[in-house]
Amino acid sequence: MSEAAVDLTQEREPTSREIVFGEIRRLGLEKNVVEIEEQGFSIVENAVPMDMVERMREVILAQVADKTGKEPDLDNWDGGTLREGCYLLYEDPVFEKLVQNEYVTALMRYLLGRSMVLSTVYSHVRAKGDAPLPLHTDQWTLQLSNPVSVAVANYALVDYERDLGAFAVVPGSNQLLRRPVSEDESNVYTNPDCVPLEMKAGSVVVTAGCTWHGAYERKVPGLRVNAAVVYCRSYIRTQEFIREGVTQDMLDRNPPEFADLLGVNNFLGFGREGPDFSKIKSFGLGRFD
Ligand SMILES: O=C(O)CCC(=O)C(=O)O
Ligand SMILES: [Fe+2]
Repeated sequence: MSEAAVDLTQEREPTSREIVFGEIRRLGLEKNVVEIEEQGFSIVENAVPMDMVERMREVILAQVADKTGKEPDLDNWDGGTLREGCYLLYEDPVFEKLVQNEYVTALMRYLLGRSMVLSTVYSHVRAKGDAPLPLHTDQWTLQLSNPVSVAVANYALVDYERDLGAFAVVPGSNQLLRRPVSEDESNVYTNPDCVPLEMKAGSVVVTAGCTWHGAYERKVPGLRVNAAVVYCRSYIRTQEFIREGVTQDMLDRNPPEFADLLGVNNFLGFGREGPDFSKIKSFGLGRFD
């Protein structure tokens, strides 16, 4: 045996690569990985059960009502633009379960590494009369990159159809590593390569941070509601104050990986006491795998 070869008969810790691809295989997500590489996105149908979808809608609409000062009605709303839902992780424990969805976290760990952290749990609420959402990329770093440093899971909380305000995407745009530049390129109705993702409530689309996406107009009364869960590499600044909001109760009622996901053990961000490297031992000192 050459010195470089690995002796598989020796007991050893699995590598991050073995863990990440082991999960992908266990969950049957190999096809989704290929789609993400080739097209920049992939759908997992029935990723969350309907009782969870209903609970999330209730919580989101309650926050929207509170912030807008109006009572939105999911099926018949025709009263104009509403506010977003955000910081949802801290609104109800249903979102603690959502951010740990095993299909999504397996795909996200493939894209962002096991040391990834949660960035935001947000809801885009679309009503008739709202402008379409222009095509954009979600990775907020100056330069886009492959591998990505940001990725988003967009859960449909109502059925998506083009004229109901579906998610819009340009397949393969993840390969361009640039953002749309002109009005024609960024408008979902004029970009010839843009397509709607029509999917049922409870489905999720996982989108790499460099993929061009947006949303079509909702042309009929009622609301298009989603839950957009964004994850990023652990050295990127998160959109919401995720780590700052964590309570001991939340950590106690969830598995230990939840603390990692919320950045609690991230060694970046310390004061006079200095960094506590012991907290990141599960990923190896100073490594972002
Ligand atoms: O409203 C939508 O469907 C698109 C939302 C979006 O751009 C995102 O979640 O990153
Ligand atoms: Fe986006």
